Amino acid sequence: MNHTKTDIPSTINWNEIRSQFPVLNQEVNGKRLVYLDNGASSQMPQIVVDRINAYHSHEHANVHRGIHSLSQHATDAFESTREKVQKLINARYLEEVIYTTGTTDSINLVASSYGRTYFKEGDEILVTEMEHHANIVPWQIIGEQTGAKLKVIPMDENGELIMEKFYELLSAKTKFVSVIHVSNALGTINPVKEIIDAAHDRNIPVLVDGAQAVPHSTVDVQELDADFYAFSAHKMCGPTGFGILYGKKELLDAMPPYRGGGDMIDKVTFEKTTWNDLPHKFEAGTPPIAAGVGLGTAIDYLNSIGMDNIAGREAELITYATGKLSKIDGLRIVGTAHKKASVISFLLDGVHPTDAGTILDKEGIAVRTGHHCAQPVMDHFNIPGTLRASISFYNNEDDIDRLVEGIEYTKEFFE
Ligand code: 7TS
Repeated sequence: MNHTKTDIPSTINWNEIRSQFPVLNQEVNGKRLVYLDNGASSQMPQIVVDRINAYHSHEHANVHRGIHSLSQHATDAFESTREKVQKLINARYLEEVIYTTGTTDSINLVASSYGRTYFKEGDEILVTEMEHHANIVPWQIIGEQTGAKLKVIPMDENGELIMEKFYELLSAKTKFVSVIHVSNALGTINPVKEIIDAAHDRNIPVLVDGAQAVPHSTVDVQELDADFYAFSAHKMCGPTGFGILYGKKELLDAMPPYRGGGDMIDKVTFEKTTWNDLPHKFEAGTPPIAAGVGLGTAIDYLNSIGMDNIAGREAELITYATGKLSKIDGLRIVGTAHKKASVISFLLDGVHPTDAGTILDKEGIAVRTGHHCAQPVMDHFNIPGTLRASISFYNNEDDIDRLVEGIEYTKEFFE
């Protein structure tokens, strides 16, 4: 994530890569679309769209249950994604890769299964002040059921975690740590390795919310030594409705199922039911098969460019955008951490973010406005929300220039 231009091979043709995304090739409100809402959801290249269509057109059957050829083929296609995910994040065992419907589902799985089993009155769960709601609310729900309480690692005015406070908060009461890898609201890259090492010194497991990290960098769960790692397909050039929970085998083995139903059982009687092995123990019911197949192709696609090249290109674009936006009078960037990825949040003097977002939309520029599902971040800065430009490797300098023009126009409009 901290690459420089010289790291990227000059043979990569970013214009050609951009042209592989059909959604980008259209006008919105009469203007060429500038898509800068990749943090909410990225776009799919044609190859992923085609793969999903081909699955629906020729290959669809339910998985893990049919003896017939079509079902076996669908199962193979669906399961091949698990191997691709295993390689992508360097999981030790294939069965450590659990299919979910997204980051939210992955975190709810751990909160429900692990939390309900191990948390008790007086226990503490550490999260950061910059969590997405998906990494706050599931812990609060389990906290209400178990008596465990949330403790919050604060951040400073740049949007960086105050690590001394983290060390102060770690105590005999801490039973779990759950932290965001890259902030979707501020772009801060958090020192998750340091957090994991410190927690492990006290035998505390750590979940990392990697929804905004996996699409933008190389993530190695063994190197991090993360106990759990969650992310979503739709933020990494894949489809919606699919995601991943990585978990260490010994922890997952000891955890009870989260949801019951088909596929997750070994033997069912009315007296007693036994569970299937990992990973299926956590995968009840018919999964989003086409989406899983699509994620496999998305991973192949990202690998064909190279995650390090993607990180390098995005760092270039973020540097370019930060330089340009910083020069605009009356624009304040919210989140000025030393290490940032993919996201620039900002405010315009005297203009509500929603109003500014509406004008930008009229100019064909898609940014997100509001609290970005991180209300505590907005409370910290005492603001209602921000405008957020979140970039991807298929954006270019022209997109940023259009954003800058759009912002200048917005300022004039409200003057
Ligand atoms: N965690 C982080 C860090 C996220 O950015 C998001 C989604 C989630 C969890 C939830 O992911 P889901 O796929 O389960 O919905 N973030 C955003 C965003 O920034 N704008 O819209 C969704």
